[in-house]
This record gives sequence, C-alpha cells and structure tokens, in this order.
Amino acid sequence: MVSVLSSTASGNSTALALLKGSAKSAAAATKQSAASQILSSISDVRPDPLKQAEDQITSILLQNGGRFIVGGVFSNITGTDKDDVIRAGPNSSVNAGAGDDDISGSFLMNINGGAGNDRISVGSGSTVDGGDGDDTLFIGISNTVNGGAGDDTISAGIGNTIVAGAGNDKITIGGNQANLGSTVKFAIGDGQDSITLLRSSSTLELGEGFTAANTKVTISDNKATISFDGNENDGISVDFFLGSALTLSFADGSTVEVKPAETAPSLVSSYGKI
Ligand SMILES: [Ca+2]
Repeated sequence: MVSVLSSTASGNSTALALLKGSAKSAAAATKQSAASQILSSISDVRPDPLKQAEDQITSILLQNGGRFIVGGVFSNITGTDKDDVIRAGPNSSVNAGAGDDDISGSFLMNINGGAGNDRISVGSGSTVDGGDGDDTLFIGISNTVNGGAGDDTISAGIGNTIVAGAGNDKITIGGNQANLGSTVKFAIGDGQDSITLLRSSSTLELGEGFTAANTKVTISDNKATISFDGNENDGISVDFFLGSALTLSFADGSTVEVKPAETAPSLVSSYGKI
C-alpha cells in the first residue's frame, strides 16, 4: 500500500510525492520494479508515455530519492542525481543525471544517461550517450551511440554508429540481415572490447594510429582476435555466428575483410576425406 501526499500541477507537469508511511512495502516495491508496483496503486498516473499529453511530464518521488518520470512526446526530461526510472515518448530528450538510471525511449530520442551504471533502450533514429559507468544499452535501428567510459554492454540492430568508448566493452550486433550491420568506431585507449556478430556484416572503423601494417588479426574457428603492434592495452575479439563478417576500415581509407575460418562440418572430418 502506498500513500500519496499531494498532487501539484505546474504547467503541464504533475508531481506526486510518496509519503514514507508503509515504508516496508514501498521499499520492497522500489527494489522489485520501481515503476510498475507503485504506479498500479496510483490511479492518476499513466506509465505509458503515449497516453500522456504532448510534452506532459509526470514525476513521482521514489523511496530511494530518485524519481519515476513519464514524459509524453516532445518532452524534455531531467532526472535527479539518484537512481531514476524514466519512460519517455518519441522525440523526447532525457538527461538522467548521476545515479543508476533506467531509461526507455522509442524513436528520435536524445538520451544522456550521465554518470552511474545506466540501462537505456531506444528504437530508432536516436542519439544515446551512456556517460560514465558500466552502462547497458539496447539499441534498435539507425541510432548514434556513445557508451562513454566504463565497461559497457551494448546490444544493437542494423544501421547504428557505435562508439563504445573507454573501458572493456561488450558489443553484440544482430538484426538478422546477413548483408547489413552496424559500424563500431574504435580509438586508441578504448581498451579490450568484444564484438559478437549474429548474422551480420558490420564494420569496425579504426581511428588514427591504427594501420593495416600495425594491426594483427588471428582467426581460430569462428573467432578473430585483433591486436596492435606496440599497443598492449587495446584489442578486440570478434565472435562470428550465422555467416557474419567484419570489415576493418582504417583511417587512410583502406579496408580488410575478416571472416571466420572455413571449417568442414565435423561429420565429414569424422569419416575422413573421400
Ligand atoms: Ca539520475
């Protein structure tokens, strides 16, 4: 049971503050799913951004000091420095601030997760900046993404431009389009990243300082290991699945195609070559 203190309207926004009463149940709800549990007990709140009026923002104070914020289309949302849960409609911009924020958007979003370990998901045509911290990003189609510092986990579809940034990042590109993929940009100092390709033809764009001459690619089964002479800190491992391929693209415009080794089916090797 959750108590609602008041409902104050300023412009298009409505602010609801939760009382500390029934602290036990409210804290449990916050832990489980900050949003759904609390919202279900407050009839005045619409958790679906598309059911909000244009640029309308509903904000609820959570027990942890963060906020649950729902914004309609074209809304401009600012989070707190605590852990916020944000649901934003299309064409919205979000600045989640510090804290471990959970941000969901759809298309044409502009999202900045700020510091903290953020979880961000968008559909298409969006710009996403994870900021510092170990962020988890779910990226659909044709977005521009910057993971920022920290060990980020990025899952992407096709047509995206991805800068994973500093830290040891895990990038998965899918979309089930054998001839299409996303572009990952990798610069000196970006650390040890891994790229998993699922039925994808993607591009790894290597920044200044990386050349075909100082780049070494080792292929074993469905795995490629990319390392750089004179640079112990940076490297990329690539796992290929379902006929995937990766094009290395260097700053001088040259390209190298990387594919997994052609291995005979185990059934044939078991019986020897006929
Ligand atoms: Ca925040």
